[in-house]
Amino acid sequence: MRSSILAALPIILVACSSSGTMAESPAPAPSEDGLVAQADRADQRPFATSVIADFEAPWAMTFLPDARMLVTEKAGQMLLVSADGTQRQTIATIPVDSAGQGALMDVVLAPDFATSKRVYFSYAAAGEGGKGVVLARGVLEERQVQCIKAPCPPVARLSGIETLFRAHPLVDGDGHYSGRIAFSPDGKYLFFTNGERQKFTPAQDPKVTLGKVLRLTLDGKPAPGNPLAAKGFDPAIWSYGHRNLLGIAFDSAGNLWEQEMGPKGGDEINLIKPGLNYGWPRASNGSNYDDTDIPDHRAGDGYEPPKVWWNPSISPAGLMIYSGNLFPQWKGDAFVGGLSSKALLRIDLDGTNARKGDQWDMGARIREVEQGPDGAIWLLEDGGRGSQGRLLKLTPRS
Ligand SMILES: [Ca+2]
Ligand SMILES: [Ca+2]
Ligand SMILES: [Ca+2]
Repeated sequence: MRSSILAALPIILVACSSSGTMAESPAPAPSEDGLVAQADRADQRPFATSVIADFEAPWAMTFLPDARMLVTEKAGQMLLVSADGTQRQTIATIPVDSAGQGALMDVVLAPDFATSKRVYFSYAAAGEGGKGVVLARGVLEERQVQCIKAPCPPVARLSGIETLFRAHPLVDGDGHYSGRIAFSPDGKYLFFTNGERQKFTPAQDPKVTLGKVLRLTLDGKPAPGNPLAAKGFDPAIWSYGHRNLLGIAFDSAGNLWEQEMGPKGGDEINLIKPGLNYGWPRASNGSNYDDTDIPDHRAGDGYEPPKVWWNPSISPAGLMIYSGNLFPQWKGDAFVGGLSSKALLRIDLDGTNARKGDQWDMGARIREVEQGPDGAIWLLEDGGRGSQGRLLKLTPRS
């Protein structure tokens, strides 16, 4: 993979495109019923929304220390985007399998990015016998070049791309890859979510990584001392019984939170503890999509219940725990994007307890939630195959 990506990179020429989409949210037109309803909802939100840029089916984003951004697009482009959203360049084109829910997925900076310039990412790939989610990393390289037209940004590319870990086994189908990445607060371990690929039972199979939270070293090896290895589980497994885990994040006290798309009426926020079984597919507060029942979580069943669940479903995507100063009232709370619910959701976190906070209608499927360096909340709309998803910046109403 490495050689093909490097061969495709421009060495001297740099193409910088301006998105040309920086604009405030459009003012409502009072004569149009739909727009009035939209404006009413926007008026009720405790934040102002600015449209910064748009992307083709974006999936995830992260901020560099200098407020620029890395954004992934479903089809395999990783983009370096200026802090104001007006300039972008492709730093890597990853050979992903983008059928169904397959995509270039998460992108997260290494804990030592300041010195290593390492970037970790995940994507869906096809292999012998099926498909699976892959963890990889590369190094963000930037070189200043002479440009005909000034100003000219550095040429950037993701170099030295190496595959670190592959979910196993590979299976057929295009769903429930998961692929979210979080680093432990001490920077020593990488937590990686592997979805159950819409196959249900792998989530309870100790020998496979599907339907699991994994704890890996920074080189993608099973972390030493994982809680279930001595019991014959795959040595990478940290917790199990999960379905489609589309968000994972540590809070400031070091608690690990995860959100997952459950079955009908069973989306969950979980507090992840080592070695525990979170129940899927044997227990869920939701039911199957054909309305057949799945036993609810109940005391003493051996399965760790969710801290929060949603019925009807919200289809959670992205998880961010807020630590900024722009919205001091929300410090320590979790934010989740809603796909089918077209919403931004706030979950009140209080130590290891969680309860539902706000649910704001955003009028579009929200794929990713991120905190900016200045404490603003940033969202990526889902877009979809071939359609644009906007990058939104939320700031307090003045
Ligand atoms: Ca992110
Ligand atoms: Ca569960
Ligand atoms: Ca149930």
